[in-house]
Amino acid sequence: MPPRNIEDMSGGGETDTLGLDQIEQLVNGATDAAVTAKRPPRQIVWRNVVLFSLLHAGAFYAIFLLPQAMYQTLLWSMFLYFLSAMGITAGAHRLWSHRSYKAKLPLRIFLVFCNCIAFQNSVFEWARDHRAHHKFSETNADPHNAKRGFFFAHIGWLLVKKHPEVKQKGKSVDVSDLTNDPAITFQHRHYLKLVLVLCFIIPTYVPVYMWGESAYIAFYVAALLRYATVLNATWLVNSAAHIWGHRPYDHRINPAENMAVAFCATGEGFHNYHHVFPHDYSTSEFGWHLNLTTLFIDTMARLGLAYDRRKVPLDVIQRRQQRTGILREDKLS
Ligand code: ST9
Ligand code: ZN
Ligand code: ZN
Repeated sequence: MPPRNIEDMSGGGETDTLGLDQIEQLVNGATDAAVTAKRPPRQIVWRNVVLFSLLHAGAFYAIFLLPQAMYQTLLWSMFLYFLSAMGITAGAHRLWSHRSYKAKLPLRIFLVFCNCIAFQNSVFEWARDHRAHHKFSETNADPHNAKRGFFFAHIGWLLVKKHPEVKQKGKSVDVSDLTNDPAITFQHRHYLKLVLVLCFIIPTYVPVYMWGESAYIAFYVAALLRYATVLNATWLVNSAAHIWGHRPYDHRINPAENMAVAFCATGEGFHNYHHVFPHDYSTSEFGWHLNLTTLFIDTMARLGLAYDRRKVPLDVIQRRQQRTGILREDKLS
């Protein structure tokens, strides 16, 4: 995916007269003047509401089971968190959405495998939505438009039908590289079977057969709690990191540098930088700092499995900061 200019990334969507939407934006704390005019239709998808409610209820219950879990199960859950995270950050995000580095086939297969553990839609769907998120950022054509508030950007967008503009304008996003990647098309074709096995069955059965954990605890902790935690860490990039933090690279856009999100999301909280320089493989100015994913990609490069890592030169970053950045800003512009 070619580097995008700032006009693409900061939206520049339709503006019109303001009514209910503006009130909604103010209530949600967003004050940008480019509020979209038409109130987006909300068609709730009850299947998703029920499934996500059950998942979160199960994950909450699992917290109380933690003291009874064997320490190996806890280590296994953390390992699965790491694998799922790499499938999203190093795979769906930095490799397939942004093409910020290249990966040889064994690494691509490994990342697809990890991506299935994360169960966040196929890489094809994830990358298509994410490219739309950057190209039409914070307009109706952005699948998780943060101007519709924290809840919508976090999980709400998965509970309703997409805004028609996501589908219309999304057609202009080139996804031919994705449809030409056999690892991606294979995953897309067999997605539900793969996630059933890799996100739920294997995470439950490894603790049972390897160290004698109860199937009940293994399912709640290593499958449900771990899955819900990774989902929420990911969604925080869309919600919290589009609202809170400072904007040293471009104060005119909402995506912000949020260290808590960077920590939870293995390096994906440097979101002001990322929206300004989306083709940087590190998604941040600062290498391995709070960025396990960059450490992972660099390790893969050492092993000869990743190459052509794209990094923005320091002088380009500094010029951009002087032009549009504000060194410290903790509220919405
Ligand atoms: C999940 C995804 O959680 C999370 C993504 C987060 C992204 C974060 C990014 C931040 C940066 C990276 C940070 C990583 C941090 C990681 C940290 C790890 C520790 N363009 O979708 P449909 C068309 S998923 C073009 O069904 P509906 C297309 O023709 C959780 N066209 O729309 C499509 O047909 P097809 C698990 C598009 O019916 C058709 O519309 N998954 C586009 O409105 C229908 O598409 C779930 O829960 C586009 N962008 O339904 C499933 N989009 O696909 C949730 C659509 O055949 N999803 N079209 O080509 C759903 O159930 C539905 O998508 C829906 C909308 C109900 C939300
Ligand atoms: Zn974003
Ligand atoms: Zn991105």
